[in-house]
Amino acid sequence: MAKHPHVHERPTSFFHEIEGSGRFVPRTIFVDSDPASLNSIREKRFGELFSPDCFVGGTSSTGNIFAKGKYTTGAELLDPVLELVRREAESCDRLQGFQLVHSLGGGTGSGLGSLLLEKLREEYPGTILASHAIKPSLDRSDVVVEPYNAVLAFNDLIEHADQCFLYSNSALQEAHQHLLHQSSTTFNDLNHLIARSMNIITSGTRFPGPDVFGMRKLAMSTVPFPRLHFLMPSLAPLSTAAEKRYDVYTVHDILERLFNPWHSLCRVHGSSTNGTVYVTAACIFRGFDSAVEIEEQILKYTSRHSHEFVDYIPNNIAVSAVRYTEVDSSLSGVMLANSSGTLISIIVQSFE
Ligand SMILES: Nc1nc2c(ncn2[C@@H]2O[C@H](COP(=O)(O)OP(=O)(O)O)[C@@H](O)[C@H]2O)c(=O)[nH]1
Ligand SMILES: [Mg+2]
Repeated sequence: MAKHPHVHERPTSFFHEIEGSGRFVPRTIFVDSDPASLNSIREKRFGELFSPDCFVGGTSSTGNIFAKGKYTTGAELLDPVLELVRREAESCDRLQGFQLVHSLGGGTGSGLGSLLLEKLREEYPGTILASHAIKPSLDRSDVVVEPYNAVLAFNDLIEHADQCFLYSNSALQEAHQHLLHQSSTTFNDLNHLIARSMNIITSGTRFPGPDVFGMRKLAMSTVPFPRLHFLMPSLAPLSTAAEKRYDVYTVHDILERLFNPWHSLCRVHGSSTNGTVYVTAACIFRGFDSAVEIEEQILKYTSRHSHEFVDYIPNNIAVSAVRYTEVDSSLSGVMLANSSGTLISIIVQSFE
């Protein structure tokens, strides 16, 4: 295991270097119809990381209305956003794709997010469009129209995205309270879990190695049919600072946890008890040199639980092993599950 995990990172996959200065700037664009949230990013200490011209803000909110995000208030921001996208895309040597991080319950993330996906698909047909989306959880929201916004956005996600990683605030909150033993939860805590998951998912793009997945290979191994590209991430280990000092995890431990519903960041009713099965899945491990041991463990797991996996795709769990660890951790992993129940359960659950 590498002592200095980040020495081998390819920083230029997500950052561009300001020539000659040794300073790296994220290739990020922040967009919101409501300027307040952008200001809150600029004001934070990490706001300095971003170039001042990567913020595109409107003047009024979309008031939790999908149509305002897609066709009126939000749509006004499309041209300036695409202008910035073109600038960033032109500065890339080998553009693999785009990641959109948005919520589906409000008006802007769902409406403008959908419009952006549609336009990016038109303008960059050969690239991978990945969405990291937060689906509504009614127990964390007062806005009754959130499920409707989400259903409208799902239509565009099905049509235009190549892969969509789904998060639910209630699953994130339960993981945070139950496994990390926290009594109160803020959006920051939930976002931290999402960030860890994104960090592991994208590690194949950032680190070299024989068994790592880039965006395209991940899509190839998890998407059996073009429209079935909704993946539920689970994350392990989720341990408190105290536990971290005592626990040493093996591949087996991480794998057991990844299949444990408490570790899912988007829990749906999908389980073998109601007839849903894993169509495909991908496990991405950090802190491991080779996929061989992980594959052996997965084979053992899948043969013990064969009723949870479709039988028409044998060995349907792809494995990616990234040698370099996450900060403060020795071994960790994400599983991305493409279950036969994902889409239906999510839409139904959004209304429950
Ligand atoms: N995990 C997480 N969820 C958020 C965050 N901000 C908003 N949400 C959720 O996203 C949904 C609507 O988001 P909102 O920002 O109001 O909508 P928009 O700005 O119009 O896209 C609600 O379900 C919120 O609970 C956040 O920072 N983290
Ligand atoms: Mg907002």
